[in-house]
Amino acid sequence: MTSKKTAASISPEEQKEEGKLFRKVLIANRGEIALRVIRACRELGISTVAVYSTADEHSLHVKLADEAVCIGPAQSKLSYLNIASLLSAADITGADAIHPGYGFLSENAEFARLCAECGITFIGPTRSNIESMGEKTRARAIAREAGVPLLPGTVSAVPGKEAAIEEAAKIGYPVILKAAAGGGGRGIHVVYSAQQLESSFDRVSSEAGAAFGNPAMYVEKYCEHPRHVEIQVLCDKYGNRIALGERDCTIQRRHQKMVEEAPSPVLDAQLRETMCDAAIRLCNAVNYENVGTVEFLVDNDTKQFYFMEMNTRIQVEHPVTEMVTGIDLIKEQIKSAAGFRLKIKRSDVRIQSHAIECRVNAEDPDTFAPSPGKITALHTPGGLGVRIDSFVYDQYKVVPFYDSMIGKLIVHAPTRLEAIAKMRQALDEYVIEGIKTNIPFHKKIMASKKFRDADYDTHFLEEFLPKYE
Ligand code: MV4
Repeated sequence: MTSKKTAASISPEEQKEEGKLFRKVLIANRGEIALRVIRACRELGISTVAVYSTADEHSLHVKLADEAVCIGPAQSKLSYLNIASLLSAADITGADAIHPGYGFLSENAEFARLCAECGITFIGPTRSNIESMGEKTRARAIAREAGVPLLPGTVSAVPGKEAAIEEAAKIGYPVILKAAAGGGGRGIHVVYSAQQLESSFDRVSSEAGAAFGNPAMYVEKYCEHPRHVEIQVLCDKYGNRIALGERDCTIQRRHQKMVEEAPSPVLDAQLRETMCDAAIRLCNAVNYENVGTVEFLVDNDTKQFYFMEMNTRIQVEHPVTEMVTGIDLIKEQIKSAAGFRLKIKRSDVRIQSHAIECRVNAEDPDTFAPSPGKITALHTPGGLGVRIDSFVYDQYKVVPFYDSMIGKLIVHAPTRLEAIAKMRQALDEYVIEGIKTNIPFHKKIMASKKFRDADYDTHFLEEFLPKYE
């Protein structure tokens, strides 16, 4: 299916100056991100090893990689999360680095440690970076020390319910309880009064204990009308760190992002620069390496911004940043892990266009229930500024064991309104038969006045859904 050698895109000077790129990279992931990493490796002249569960035997990443190793049965715990299997696969194929993608083991410090112990480079930040940001209270304390704005709240876990009530009284209601070991949308709970806190604290804390193995909770002032705006950072091993602007990921459903865009329609140049500076200060404080994302809330009412958490991995929505900056984040990530010096300067980053991504899921657009099964017809949109990062093909059977995302549709145009028009055209052209997808839902979002006017907060879908149904 593929020719096994392509010319490396690293110049001979760069090769000489910086030492060696990897010879062979094992991709410890599946789906579209596995393909995305394989493509970047091939452009860099690096051989690739795919790993797959028995359920993914017919997956495109298996066909596209130079080699493929079966690492276990369908269940993630026994395959894509099976560290012994992955390291054995790296060993027998002679891979000198592992790319973890996103999800699975991408933010697992123990996995990063074991890779190092086996003499394999983990393509990501250092173990200490992962640990510092993985514990949300520690991340908050580091951010405060670095002068990164935080919402009022505690920088360590509260010892118990009484302490939580005491802190909440100081902060003022509403407050949000968050699991210290949590992240994303799990282990959080909003309370509007001491009575509510009194009656829910123990339950929320024990839910956190069950979900993350740690019941510790902290308390923050609750921001009622926030937008989710995150800063992409790119760092090398020599202290060079740049921010590549923001992504606005305010359109979410149950803490699952659905639409992402860059730049954010609510930032002006000055706020953007202030937020980028804050993200870099946080990275400097922990000697951050490789790629990462600093998540902020932007209060829609006051336009103040506040640190939420840092993700120490490449993210699903990285393509919108790639489209507006022209920078291949996966290639940069691999070069950084191999010890190459960051060549991109702050003045090289000029963002003068707009990109939007819609996550295409195999799910019922009305109930959001997963819809696995065989794709019986597939037509993908194309044209100038239309990108699809996917792994499915005609007659492919979407398996029920993993995330329901089957692809990302990304458009790129000079302005936001042109990007929306292009996205609507691309969605209209997209044909996926045999399974249900959320494409009809994306069409409704793109057609809505509130989206076009950028007049919404993180509650957009809660308010929008009832009208849609
Ligand atoms: C918040 C918040 C309001 N105030 N923290 C949700 C995911 C997790 N990263 C933190 N989250 C939130 N934290 C304070 N102090 C509102 C959210 C939130 C949210 C944030 C981004 C996108 C969608 C969201 C949906 C509900 C709540």
